Amino acid sequence: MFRVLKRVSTISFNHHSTINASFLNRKIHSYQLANGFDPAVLPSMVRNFIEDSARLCEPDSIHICDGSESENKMMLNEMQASGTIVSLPKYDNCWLAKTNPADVARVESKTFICTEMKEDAVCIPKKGVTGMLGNWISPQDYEKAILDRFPGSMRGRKMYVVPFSMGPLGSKLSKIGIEITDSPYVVASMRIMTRMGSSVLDLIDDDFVRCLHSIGRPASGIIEMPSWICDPQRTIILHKADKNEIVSYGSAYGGNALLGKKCFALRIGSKIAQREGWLAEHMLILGITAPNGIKRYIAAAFPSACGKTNLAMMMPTLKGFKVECVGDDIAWMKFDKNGQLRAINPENGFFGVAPGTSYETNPNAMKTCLKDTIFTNVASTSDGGVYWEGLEDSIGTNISITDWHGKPWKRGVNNTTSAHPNSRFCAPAKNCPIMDSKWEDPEGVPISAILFGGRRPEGVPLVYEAYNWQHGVMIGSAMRSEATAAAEHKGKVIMHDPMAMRPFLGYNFGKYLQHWLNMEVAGCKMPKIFHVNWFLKGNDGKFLWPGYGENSRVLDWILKRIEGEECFDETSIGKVPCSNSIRLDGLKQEVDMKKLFKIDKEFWLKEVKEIQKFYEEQVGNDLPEAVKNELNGLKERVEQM
Ligand code: OXD
Ligand code: MN
Repeated sequence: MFRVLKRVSTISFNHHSTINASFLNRKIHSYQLANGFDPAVLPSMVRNFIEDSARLCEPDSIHICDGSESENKMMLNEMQASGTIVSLPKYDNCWLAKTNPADVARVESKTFICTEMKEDAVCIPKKGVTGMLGNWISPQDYEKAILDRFPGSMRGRKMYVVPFSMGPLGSKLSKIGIEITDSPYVVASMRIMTRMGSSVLDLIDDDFVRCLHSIGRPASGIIEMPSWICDPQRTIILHKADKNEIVSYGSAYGGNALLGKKCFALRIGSKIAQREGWLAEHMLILGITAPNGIKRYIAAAFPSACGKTNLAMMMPTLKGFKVECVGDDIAWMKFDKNGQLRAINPENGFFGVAPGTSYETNPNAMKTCLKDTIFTNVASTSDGGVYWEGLEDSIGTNISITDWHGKPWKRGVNNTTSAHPNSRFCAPAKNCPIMDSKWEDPEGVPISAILFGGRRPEGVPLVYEAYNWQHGVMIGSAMRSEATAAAEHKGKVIMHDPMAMRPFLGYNFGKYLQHWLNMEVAGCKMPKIFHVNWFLKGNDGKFLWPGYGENSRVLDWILKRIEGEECFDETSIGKVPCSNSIRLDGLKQEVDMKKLFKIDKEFWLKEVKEIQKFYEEQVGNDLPEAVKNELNGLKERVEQM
């Protein structure tokens, strides 16, 4: 044991291991390969990674995933046998997983970026202030964290090797990863969320992102919920961006475990993007066609659980408009040789928040998830279906509900929610009836505008436009939003969530902002930048704007601005729609446009102060001069109001 550990501590994750191939072959054959895959066909770096991981985690057998239908059936059977999932006979190939209640969301406080120098990973906060722009871990503590948790963590289990591509197979904009995991739930979910299997192995060379994941086992030895093994006390999510390496232990939930998503496509992705001169962002991508037939693509950054999926799949209420979906969560964007920014959605599925999704709010998401979907932590119905808050009108009175804990639940009787607020559907993108015809185009789609937004109940107007790229970068950096259930934060506090990337930054936020500024070079067509806020509330606590399909009215104004229409007034905070430029024809409810566009001097003086405090306390010396100047400009303009 000691010898194994010692060897592992020196060679594990050493990508330049000099162990020769025949030794690797011998070692890999000493584990049973569950599906008879010949490891000799794998590139040596891949074998090194599998071999090191197996030596560390000591699984009973190794299964190299081919992504086939029969393999997926096997995963589903295994999960049914262990009670991890049950089938939902009301739908076609749909499944429900219920997690350990201690493993229900991303764990931001246990998520770390590892670099030699702390300031490469995070901004150094002002003395006495806790940094909120990521957590740093030293290389020594990183190794220790692994060795404290992983040795023998897969004993008695199968180790799955999941080759996957983020982005369309073979696109120059795509990147490849391999996730090693002991969770069939992760394998089945990765098959939905990424392009996964043998076709990826054919493309793989030595340049791939190493992702090691184990659900772990509690140090106490007591497994509370055998159908959902995890180790919440010791959960940790580690990233070594310079080495393209992710290590995740103790959780099987969403962004903690499906490592292609937040860990790779955003944290490691943003660092690769900085190195290679592109952008990896927490953004949806949609195509919108106006009645005149002109189609534009828009990317939009909102924090988790703020309606990205709803906007990406929107059914416009304005006649003649059509929205089509490219992606709902992540955009990788790069300028092409003609100076046009092009975006791909690196994902292959949706991991959407279930509560609030309904035939009224998002019919396309409903249609997407009634086939081939894994639901997690939603409630179930006596007729073999799913239920969550928002579906009240869609179930009959004779149907009984079982909540996400597996207990009988009655609306109006139980004072809990039936579904966990962060319960999810994991559904293939191709099921969405409005996927854009170019959603898998290897060249990506041309982006004309970037939207930032958050949940701001007061003060921030429905929409405004940045004066220029630099001003837009400042607006993105100053984004704030009410906390949601997507992570462990409690209560409705307004949190800073710059660029919607606070939990997903792969390196120092000041340097990230500088990278955004550096994107503006001569010859590149910079997209216009806007800020939107669907969430303003009146004194009665009700939303002032109906949202959902009615947001097409705001997109219509944005399209007019993209075409260069002078439909704006200049204000201290940016360009806002001039009167009558937001179409209200056919709107069923009265809206108070004055309140929706009120720019209150007192509010904005406070907002500027808050942003200044955030920059000083959290970003410090790393704040680019240009962003500081933009904030000073805003301050002066507001003072002169
Ligand atoms: C997500 C998130 O799951 O942002 O997309 O939390
Ligand atoms: Mn997200």
